[in-house]
Amino acid sequence: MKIGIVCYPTHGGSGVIASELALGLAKSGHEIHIVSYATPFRLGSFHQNVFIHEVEVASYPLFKYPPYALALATKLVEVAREYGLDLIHAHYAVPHAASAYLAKKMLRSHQLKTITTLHGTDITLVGNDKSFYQAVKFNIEESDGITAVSHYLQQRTLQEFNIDREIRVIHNFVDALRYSHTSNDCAKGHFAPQGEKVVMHASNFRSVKRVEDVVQIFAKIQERIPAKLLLVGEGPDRMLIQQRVTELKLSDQVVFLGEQDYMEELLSCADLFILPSEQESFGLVALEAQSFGIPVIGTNVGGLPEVVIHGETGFLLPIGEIEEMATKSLELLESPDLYASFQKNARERVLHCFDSQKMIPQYEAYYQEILEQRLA
Ligand code: GMT
Repeated sequence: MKIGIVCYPTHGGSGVIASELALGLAKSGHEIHIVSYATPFRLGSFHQNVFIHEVEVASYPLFKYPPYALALATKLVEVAREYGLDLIHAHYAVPHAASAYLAKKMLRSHQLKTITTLHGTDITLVGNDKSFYQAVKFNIEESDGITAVSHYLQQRTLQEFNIDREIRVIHNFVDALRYSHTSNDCAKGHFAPQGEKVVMHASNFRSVKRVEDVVQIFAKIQERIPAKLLLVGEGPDRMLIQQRVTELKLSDQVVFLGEQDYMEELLSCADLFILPSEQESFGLVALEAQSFGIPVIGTNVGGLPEVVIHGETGFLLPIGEIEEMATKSLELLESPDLYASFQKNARERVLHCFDSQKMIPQYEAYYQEILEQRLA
């Protein structure tokens, strides 16, 4: 198949999934054309069968907001014509699904199919805003195929947008082979020279991630056992969190690592992962942690319970339950037998349910299904 993939190039789960899907499909022999405003960070080097097309937006004094959606649609038309695309797969509805729809109309094509994958905030935060709602609803109704990354997101979309069509659930995935302990594991001793427990959190440091809770949970953990906290990512709350760490006199135990392209090496030295989000349609990073057999302490919100099994691969608690999250963290870190069983469960769950080897063929099958509508 010749597939156009539209995604955000920045650090974030939707861009990661789009990039890993592109690589997996390319390996299976499909021709992949990535269309974005920059090269997605996971696709920086050369990959056979993967072609990158950057969207440029002209600036003009009249534009307060340069019309990216229009430039993207135009680029999609060019790429679809030049390479004879069979379908365009838009990751994150806003504005990618609208651009794909417009491109199809501009091409006046019944052959080219469009598929949109809903990732989370494109429905729960951005799409829900009244400035986008009607457009997002229209795009969900008009895409030839729609997928959601969790059952939670599927249901929420059907209800909030009053949708009367199938939304296929294809869960996010991880390359379980790459995301496992290997001889390239990071030197844990670098972060924890005295054998301290390593606690980790990674996010875009937005308020929805509640990074302050991570720091407070960690503060309680380190009162009982020697521990280090690794914080990965960048975002609007970073300064606030740094301030909080200083106030709590934790600067020697907390390491801010900034944005990281590849999580494998860092995850390989973590003992516990904390994701106390207010909202999470899936929580890809929790899945990546589990692939290393790292138990997850998180919130029982959104799609997280589809990823983390409470009492088996981690503990999920109500939003803001810092005390209980710290208690559960300590329970795991202080009992080797319990920890080992969670470790085993977490890894097995990933292998059985979320390995890219099993999930990428689900997208391939869905593409075929949608393309067969051309012949019907
Ligand atoms: O807006 C964001 O938080 C970023 C967004 C993204 O593009 O990565 O995250 C969403 O999509 C991820 C990939 O499917 C999911 O793993 C995240 O749970 C989801 N974020 C939220 O629902 C808050």
